[in-house]
Amino acid sequence: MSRIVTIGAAQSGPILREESRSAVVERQIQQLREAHRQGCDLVVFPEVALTAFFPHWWIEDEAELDAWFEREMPGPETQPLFDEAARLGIGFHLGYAELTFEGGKKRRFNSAILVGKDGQKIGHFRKIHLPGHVEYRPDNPFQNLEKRYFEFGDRPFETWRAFGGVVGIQICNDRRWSESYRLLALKGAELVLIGYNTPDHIPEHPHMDRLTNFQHQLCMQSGAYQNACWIVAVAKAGIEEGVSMIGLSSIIAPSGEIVAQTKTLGDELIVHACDLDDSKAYQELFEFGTNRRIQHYGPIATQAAAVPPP
Ligand code: ING
Repeated sequence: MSRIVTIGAAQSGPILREESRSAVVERQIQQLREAHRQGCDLVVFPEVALTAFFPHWWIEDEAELDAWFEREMPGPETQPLFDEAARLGIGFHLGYAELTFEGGKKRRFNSAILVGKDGQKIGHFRKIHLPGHVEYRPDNPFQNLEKRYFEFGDRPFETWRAFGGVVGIQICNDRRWSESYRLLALKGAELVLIGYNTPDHIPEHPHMDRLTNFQHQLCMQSGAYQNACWIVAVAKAGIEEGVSMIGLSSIIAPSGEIVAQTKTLGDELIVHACDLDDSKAYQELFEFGTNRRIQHYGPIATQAAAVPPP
């Protein structure tokens, strides 16, 4: 038996700092229509997909910072995306900067949502692993101020029954942490959706630059295989506000094989008919319930918090 879900990875080229959300949504609607022509059930857009990746630069003024965030999802500028997706009968994943008021205080998160074919929200996730720094680093050619502009995600990795299977979300740096896959796999994930904005240069570790593409693929191919899941990872790519970011949006099978990958650094859609039953075969191979011997792993394996440094 097969459970095919046809998925489009809708890679975004650079978004100009002054580009309006409406203009970006129009680009995304064009990708939705192409995905519909290719028979997609689900389209995956990148992390912070509605604007340039503003953590790459210093923002002092609070009102200026808040302007990069969405106070409602959908809001007036994103409603057309929801409407067109529902009209076409396509679900989608969208990464965005979330501004909300909870517990009487303003909260800012690097977030993503999963929306069904009927245009209704199914899932919502807030990025847990925030890279970057709080302070301005004058020697760096660009910043990564995610720790300054976002709070750490305050919800667990979660899965939702959707598109005929079990779906989970990670955001960008989350994909570099093995826990991100294992926690979703232990909650039955057969398909993991990931948006990312990944520079091809790490100012603090320039010697790692030559391995950027390799390590981007390595963490996801091993995550897919070791956790018996499909991965659809989608870039905001190209030179955006002077920061050169990788493409290599990829659709990865539970075998660990990359079955589709973008070739450009612009807006580009890749499509693959993913058989979610392929996940079942690898779940049987690993038999988590039987073969994982957590009782023999020792206390470290059951500790929730990271071990404090010596
Ligand atoms: N970007 C990068 C990412 O995790 C990074 C930051 C790059 C961290 C390379 C470590 C190594 O792909 C975001 N937005 O998380």
